[in-house]
Amino acid sequence: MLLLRASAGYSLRPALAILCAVLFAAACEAAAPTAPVATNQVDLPRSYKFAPEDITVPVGTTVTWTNNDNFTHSVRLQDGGETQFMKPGESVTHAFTTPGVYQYDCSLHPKDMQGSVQVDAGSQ
Ligand SMILES: [Cu+2]
Repeated sequence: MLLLRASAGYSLRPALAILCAVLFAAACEAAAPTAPVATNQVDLPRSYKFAPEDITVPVGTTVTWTNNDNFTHSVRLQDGGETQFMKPGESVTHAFTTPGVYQYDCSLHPKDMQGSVQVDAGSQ
């Protein structure tokens, strides 16, 4: 009886430790939003994504998207109503002349491919 209780206590401890570690890691991941990357180049690698998804540029910057995937994609700015298509190997550009946060997606794969451009005001 004593032996059984002791062994049960020992086997529970590692399991609890693992559970805590998993929960802690999950909480950390959820709590840390990815900051936008300072670049004017967005890559479309394989498959079906913008990389990096969220970028930040100074106002007046022209951003270039380059399709390195094997499929045709597009950049559709949600507020501008403009959609530019890229076949594999092609690039499109857009000049951001007004500060703000611009959400965009691929009009062909809007559920999988989304991104944003944060255009910061400031001296040029
Ligand atoms: Cu696409």
